[in-house]
Amino acid sequence: FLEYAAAPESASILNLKAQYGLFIDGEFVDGHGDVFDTISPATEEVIASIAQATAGDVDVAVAAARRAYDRVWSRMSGSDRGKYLFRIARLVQERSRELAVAESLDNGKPIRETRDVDVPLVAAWFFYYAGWADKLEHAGLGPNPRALGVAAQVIPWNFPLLMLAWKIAPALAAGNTVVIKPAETTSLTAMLFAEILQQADLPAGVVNIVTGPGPTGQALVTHADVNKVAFTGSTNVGRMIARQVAGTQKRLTLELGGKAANIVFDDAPMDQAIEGIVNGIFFNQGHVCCAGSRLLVQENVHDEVIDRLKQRLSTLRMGDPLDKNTDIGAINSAAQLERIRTLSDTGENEGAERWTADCRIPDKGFWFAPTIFTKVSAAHAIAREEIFGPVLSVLTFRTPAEAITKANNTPYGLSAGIWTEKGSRMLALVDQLRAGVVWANTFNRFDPASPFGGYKESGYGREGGRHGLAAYLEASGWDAPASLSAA
Ligand code: TXE
Repeated sequence: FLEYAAAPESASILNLKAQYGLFIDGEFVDGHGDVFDTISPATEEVIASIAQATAGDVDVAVAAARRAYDRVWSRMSGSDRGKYLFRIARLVQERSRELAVAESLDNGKPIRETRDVDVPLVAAWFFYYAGWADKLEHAGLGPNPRALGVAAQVIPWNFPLLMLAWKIAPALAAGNTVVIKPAETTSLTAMLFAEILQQADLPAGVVNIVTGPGPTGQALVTHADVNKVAFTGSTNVGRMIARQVAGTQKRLTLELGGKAANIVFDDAPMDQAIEGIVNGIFFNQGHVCCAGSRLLVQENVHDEVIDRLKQRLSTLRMGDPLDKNTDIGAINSAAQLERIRTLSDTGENEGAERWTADCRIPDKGFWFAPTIFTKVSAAHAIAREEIFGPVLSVLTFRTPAEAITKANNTPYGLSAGIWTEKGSRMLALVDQLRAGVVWANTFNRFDPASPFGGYKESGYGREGGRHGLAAYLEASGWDAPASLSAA
């Protein structure tokens, strides 16, 4: 899936409407709220206006999802559900250039990433879960594993289409219907995806998309007729949703923030490690929940690693997200830029040493040049709080035990990375890291068959693999048969 036929061109290949409505019961509808503009974060130009769903609109969407569940989707065979998912996957591939361009325009991320990572993974997620739809009964759950019903899903702006796929594909494969809310700054590609659902002839109401800000999401997750809530976003909003869902019959999965340690030993494969550190924190401008934002480097190689990192960062090109030579795109919003600036200034005020790559900052748009903080201590805010931007905080360690203590010294626990040529050390340390995903001599690798999710304040529940399906099924015996212990 990870191949691309040709380089996408400019925004001129898009055939966008001036205004997008909500997608409810298989149709684009106006909704009853205001409209808001979605802008390109690289130029601040308006791309299109988007409808803001009211609580009443959310109600209509949930009712459509319930009807589709009762009358169509819950009665359909797994193999028929799978056919729709395969069809969606193929349509994503057919429209991949357009989706990649639209995503880069709306989100600000480089076209090389949307073209080679985001969109191919969207297709991969649908292909993967399409394959599960007719095999649920072989998973030790009895002849007819039951879906939960209507799933309410709220997603963030850092991987707009990919998060849509992570949420929708397993829900549908397991037999649920969906109402999903994209983030308010990145709703455009969800609207193009709705066109794909129409092209795929997905029965009306199986997927409904309500656009709008936080209160739209709140109306959705608190709606009395949803059976499952899945949220990816900030830890604060995740906590609030957990409180709102507590005491109801709703199932909940949360994928929240992170502050991952990327641990580099002196015997690491150094060329790979440098690339892995750069990819770990500067991929997608650092807007990645599992970003390797804390570099833990063994003291005796600290200076070498930092020198090499600075050299490498000096070769990165920041600018137009639609230019295929761009490495670092725009920050998604003015608000996010402000958060990154504030935390970085705090880092400097608290005494860490700041280095910034020498990049030309475009006149318009939201930009933040790749930044490294050295002389960081565990007490500094930049070592503790998620910055969610292209900012690396560097700490040192002497022994493996110290590396583990420092790596685990965070309220989060989403991911971690270890770089060492020593296999025995790798195996011993992987088990000691309190993180849902641990990468060994690599970083930021994703596969639909791998479960992804956090420990501690990074949330609970897993997405991806059969675990991702289990989160959308009534049956709890999923893990019972030993023969199914591999993903
Ligand atoms: O997140 P929000 P924001 C972290 C990251 C970032 C910070 C703030 O550190 O700097 O959060 O980002 C919807 N009920 N992450 O403010 O507000 C909202 O409309 C229901 C990490 O953008 O959590 C959007 O669709 N929904 C993270 C989604 O929640 C509500 C990705 C996420 O927005 C709501 C994003 C409410 N009361 C941010 N309020 C990750 N895990 O990848 C807002 N929303």
